[in-house]
Amino acid sequence: MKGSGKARAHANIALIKYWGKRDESLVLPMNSSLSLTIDCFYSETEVVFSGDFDRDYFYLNGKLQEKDATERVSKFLDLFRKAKNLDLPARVESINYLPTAAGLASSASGFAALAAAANVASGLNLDKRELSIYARQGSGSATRSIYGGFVEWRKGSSHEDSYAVPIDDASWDVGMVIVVINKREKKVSSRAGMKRTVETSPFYKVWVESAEEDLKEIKIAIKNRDFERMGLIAERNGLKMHASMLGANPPLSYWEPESLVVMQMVHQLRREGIPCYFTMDAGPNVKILCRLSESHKIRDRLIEVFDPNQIIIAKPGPGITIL
Ligand code: 2P0
Repeated sequence: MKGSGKARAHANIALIKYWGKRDESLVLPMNSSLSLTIDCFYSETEVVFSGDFDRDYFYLNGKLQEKDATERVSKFLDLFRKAKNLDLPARVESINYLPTAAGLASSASGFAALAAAANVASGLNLDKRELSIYARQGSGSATRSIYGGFVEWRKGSSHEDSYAVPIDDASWDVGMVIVVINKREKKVSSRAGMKRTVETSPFYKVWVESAEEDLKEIKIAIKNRDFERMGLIAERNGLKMHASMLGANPPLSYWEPESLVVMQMVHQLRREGIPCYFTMDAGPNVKILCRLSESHKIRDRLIEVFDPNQIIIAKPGPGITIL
């Protein structure tokens, strides 16, 4: 018996952040989150289940992966094998069209593409909601990459109701300018960083409460297409997530001096009347939420300080595609 499937999934950038799990093995989050799927970073993954293989093989960007990375993929594929009673090894070939593990959300697009490809290859035929539940168990942020545009990941009350919901297709004047400050692998993975924050930061409880309030507010802003309100909420929510990390023991920060330079430039641009807002994830790169129609103006200012290769303009991106 044999089955194969191939899919593409795009990265997403959270405007209301996911930071912390209430259940580590099921990947259930402490708070709900909301993101924008973007067009410029994506993963394409092919899964082949076949009795011809002696074990699972995982190739990332053409390179056969070692034990740890392969085990994480195997464990994820086991969800599909178990559901379909499928006792076959797999070959997984994945290409990331983005810099891996530099806070540019490679696990989100990676596990969303893997889930969508395994869904076809195994013949499980999950719908998108179920697929987002599966993707979640690979990596939390992958839940949201099943859909395009603005997407909410509802934390839910159990495994069955913690999934993503599309909120708005973002087909209005919205974009992002991404400043790539460092492509190196991060020292502390987001998985380890959020665990440390949950366990040791005295600010953590306040973070969770305040993220839920920000989420309610930003959904109203998105519904009203109130760009400035949406941006202000996103910027302050990101800062609060980083504040919760600073309170961890030992303290944690993903910022670099250039990250602060970008933040100050964003505030300067705002003073000049260009509505733009920054957000950062588990890495030093800065994502600037802006009007797509003003993204080139912002880029022109940034290249007075940064190399043009460091600046990427992102449009809203689509959900998963079966290839
Ligand atoms: C987010 N991040 O909402 C947040 C903001 C980073 C900062 O989701 O442990 O790779 O696999 O569930 O999804 C990155 O964490 O973590 C992340 P796991 P994931 O986008």
